[in-house]
Amino acid sequence: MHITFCCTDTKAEPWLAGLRAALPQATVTAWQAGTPPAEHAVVWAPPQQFLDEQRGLKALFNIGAGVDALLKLKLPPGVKVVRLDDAGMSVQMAEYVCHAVIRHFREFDGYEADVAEGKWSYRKPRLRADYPVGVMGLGVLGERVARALRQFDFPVHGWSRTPKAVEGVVCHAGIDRFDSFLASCRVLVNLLPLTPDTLDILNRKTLARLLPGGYLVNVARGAHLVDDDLLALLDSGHMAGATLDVFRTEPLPAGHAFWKHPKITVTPHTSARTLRDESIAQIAGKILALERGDPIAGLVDPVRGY
Ligand code: NDP
Ligand code: OXD
Repeated sequence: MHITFCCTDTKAEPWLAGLRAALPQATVTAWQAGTPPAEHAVVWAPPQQFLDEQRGLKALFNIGAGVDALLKLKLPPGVKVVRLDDAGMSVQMAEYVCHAVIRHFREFDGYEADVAEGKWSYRKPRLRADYPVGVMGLGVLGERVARALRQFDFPVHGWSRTPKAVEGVVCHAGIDRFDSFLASCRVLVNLLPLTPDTLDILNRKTLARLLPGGYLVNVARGAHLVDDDLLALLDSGHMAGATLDVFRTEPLPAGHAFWKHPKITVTPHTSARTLRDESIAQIAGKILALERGDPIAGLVDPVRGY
């Protein structure tokens, strides 16, 4: 069995060593032009040339949860696209989102500013009931985040394409429920995949439906958000702030208004990192399952886009 590795911006050696240790019966190569045909590939943002050369691949294992970049390419016929299925990401995402929501709700940024000026000051406690949180996307990551927020007693709403049931979470489904979902929330967390249906979904019209003093946490993809619309709603005061981990162009270009905006917290696409050992174990297990003809989790539907 031949497995080839083609991941942009990723150090290949530790992945190759890990895959070889997990699958000693396989030949594992770092892809370069002319590499002989492989049955399986481990990829992140591969060049089109790789897919054009490797037309016989059975499966592409994406070393991330989001497959939007991969699905833009022309894929080999019949290839299975497999996303990372948690692999240690959901707990990181829950930490990140709870931190962002609690930092805003408890006004820790305000306290930090006060302390920097040597001020010992109190703010009136906010009521949790006034801070309903909406989670867009109730998949592997969104559901974990919604459950984690419930642990802090926030009222939590969730929105997905098909109906879901998550204990303690008011679940809304489908485009017909989108407006009422938004109108129920003051804080909005985006954990949708980027698809033609979700591109630009965070815009002036949709964000304006949030309760006044809205707060956005975008941890999915930068192209979900229309940057200027967020800036306009922050200026108007309808939105109180945002924590943004993902951007239309990454790295976020120097001079972009988000960098220094007093109401925006920027992090460098780090809310849920790919953990190498967990990912290799998961991918190796799935390669063996596919070779046996067993079903696997995390298969992407290219038509649906996630
Ligand atoms: P999943 O595919 O498991 O879940 C996607 C969820 O979004 C599902 O609940 C799905 O609904 C819902 N959804 C999809 N399309 C629509 C739509 N048109 N309307 C309403 N709901 C929709 O994805 P994950 O939870 O694993 O990951 C989500 C995204 O997070 C990834 O695609 C990626 O972009 C991003 N991500 C970001 C990271 C970071 O570090 N910033 C790290 C990892 C991921 P249904 O359940 O009905 O199918
Ligand atoms: C992912 C990501 O999709 O890191 O896994 O953004």
